[in-house]
Amino acid sequence: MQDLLDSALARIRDASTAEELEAVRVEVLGRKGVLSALSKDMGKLSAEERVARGKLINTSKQALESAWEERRDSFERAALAKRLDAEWLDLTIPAPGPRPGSLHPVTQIQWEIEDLFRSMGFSVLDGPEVETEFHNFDALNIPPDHPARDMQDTFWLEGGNLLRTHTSPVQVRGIEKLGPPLRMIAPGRVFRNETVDTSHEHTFYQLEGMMIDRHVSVGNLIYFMKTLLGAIFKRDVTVRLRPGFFPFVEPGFELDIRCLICGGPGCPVCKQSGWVELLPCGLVNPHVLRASGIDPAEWNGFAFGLGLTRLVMMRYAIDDIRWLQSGDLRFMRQF
Ligand code: FA5
Repeated sequence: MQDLLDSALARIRDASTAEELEAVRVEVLGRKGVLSALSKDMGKLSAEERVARGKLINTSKQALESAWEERRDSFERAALAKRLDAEWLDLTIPAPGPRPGSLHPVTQIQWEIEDLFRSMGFSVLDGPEVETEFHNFDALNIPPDHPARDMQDTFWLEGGNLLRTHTSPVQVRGIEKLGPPLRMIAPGRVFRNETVDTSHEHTFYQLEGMMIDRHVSVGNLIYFMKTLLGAIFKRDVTVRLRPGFFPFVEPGFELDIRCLICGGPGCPVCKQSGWVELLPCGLVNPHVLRASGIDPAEWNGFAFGLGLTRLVMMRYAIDDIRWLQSGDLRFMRQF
């Protein structure tokens, strides 16, 4: 009898998994288990023996049950420890928090150029995006019937105003505000009713520059253009200067940069030409000075209209201008 009990206890203690323990429970404590076997022949026993057997069954049942519960608890504790291990969290690690934003690449380059020109004595001016026809065209020597008006497809507004097609109207406002001698730049957003492609947007940024003084020459203009490009690219870039026509400068030039996307052989950004129009410039036309109330016999100057968005494309080798206004965070996070 005792042997039977000892081996049942040993099986409970030796069960190595919860499943095995459950099988042992059915076998030992179940209807066909050891305990049932002990009560089988009760009917054949004397009253005294029955009392003794009853006691034995009770104590054995308690011993088996408590051994079983103890073993079950040890399995549960082990399972819990394993789960806690797997789910362990270090609550002292600082939370990641929101990702910090960054300045748009156009703003970054604009600020760099502003700092550079401020250091050379230039003021930074702002002008309205909704402009008068006078400031955007007439005062810049582009009267209503002038063919140059077709060079820039204009968004006209009700009442005769327009969305400025370039930052050049700030030249006029700058002269009106500051008077000569003056050095100013004017970065800003401009709008053209154009077909959008890899290098043309309907809304883009330019940065106007102007210097009015006595005896300003093309040499001064070239000096400032070189200084500007050197500061932005911090390496040698190939440029070419060719005659360009703008009614508000005379002589006028187009300053093109060797395409930094393809390096010269041609690509969609440079329209397969190897060159990108970047920095039209020239000496301010005396008509513009006169329209702004300045005597061209005493004062002259240079002006330039940097394609700021295109400059940013060249600086970061961005192969499609549409990325810049896409709002796509995968693009923006690179800056
Ligand atoms: C002008 O807008 C003149 N106001 C520039 C100027 C100022 C000339 C002062 C002389 C003196 P243009 O239309 O070429 O010029 O534009 C200037 C620059 O803006 C271009 O060289 C180019 O870099 C950029 N640009 C022109 N159109 C677009 C466009 N649709 N998308 C992106 N950049 C453009």
